[in-house]
Amino acid sequence: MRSVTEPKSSVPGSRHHEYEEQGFVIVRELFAPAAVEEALTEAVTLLSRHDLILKDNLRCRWQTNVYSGECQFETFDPVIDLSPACRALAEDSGLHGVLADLYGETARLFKDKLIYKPPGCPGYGLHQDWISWPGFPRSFLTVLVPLESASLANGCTVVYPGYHHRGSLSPEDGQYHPLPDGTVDESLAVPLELEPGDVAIFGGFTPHRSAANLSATWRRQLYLSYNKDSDGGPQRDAHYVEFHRWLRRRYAEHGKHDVYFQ
Ligand SMILES: O=C(O)CCC(=O)C(=O)O
Repeated sequence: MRSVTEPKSSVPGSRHHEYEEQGFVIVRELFAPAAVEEALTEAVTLLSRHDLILKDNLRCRWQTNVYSGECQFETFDPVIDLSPACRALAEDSGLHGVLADLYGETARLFKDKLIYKPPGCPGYGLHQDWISWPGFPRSFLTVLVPLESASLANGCTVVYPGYHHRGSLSPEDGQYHPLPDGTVDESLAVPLELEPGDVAIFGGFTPHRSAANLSATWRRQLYLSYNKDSDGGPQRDAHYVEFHRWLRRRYAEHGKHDVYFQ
């Protein structure tokens, strides 16, 4: 696996070029430690929201622990309406400056989730985030914000540079598709090993995956997704309406009809 270090002196134009070429960039020490610490404190506090962390709540995502086999809470999606500190990171002017440089225009928040990934939590198979729903922005990108150290040991996200140039690598039928083994060259894998304050930014067509968290510590990370203003304008509310419609259909296919969003 390659390791990538962002030179601190990186000039804006070179970051744009790198993002276009590689499909991702890493920006070190973008956020003040106190801002990230506050988000982590709120993330921890949110785990006591037993009124929200319920199986029928569309806001919550669950995973089967690899050690215990227990179905465990993993993600709030969305999260910025629950956590002012997470919202502050999503709206941070320094971050928006970086995004404006990558996009060449204003970025609009599209989606926001907080993945807790406790010890024993499985990872995600290889996939691209872009999905062929009508109007889904091709400029979709995700800013990964670690709230604590992310490493291969605790199942950091791993990206594969260059493949974004090929667009969607799976059928454009509106469904989520994991990418088959062999789609990418494993020797190109770049683990997004980050410290609090760092961010990684990757596009919707950049293949990525993560392994299970086999360490003894959590891997709490924000995944903040944006689109170009010229690619649909502000559409976060519309995205969640569409996302919930899609989730309801998926649950219904499994005989579950009593879901709600809170
Ligand atoms: O948790 C991770 O490392 C990856 C998450 C991810 O790829 C996703 O939520 O789409």
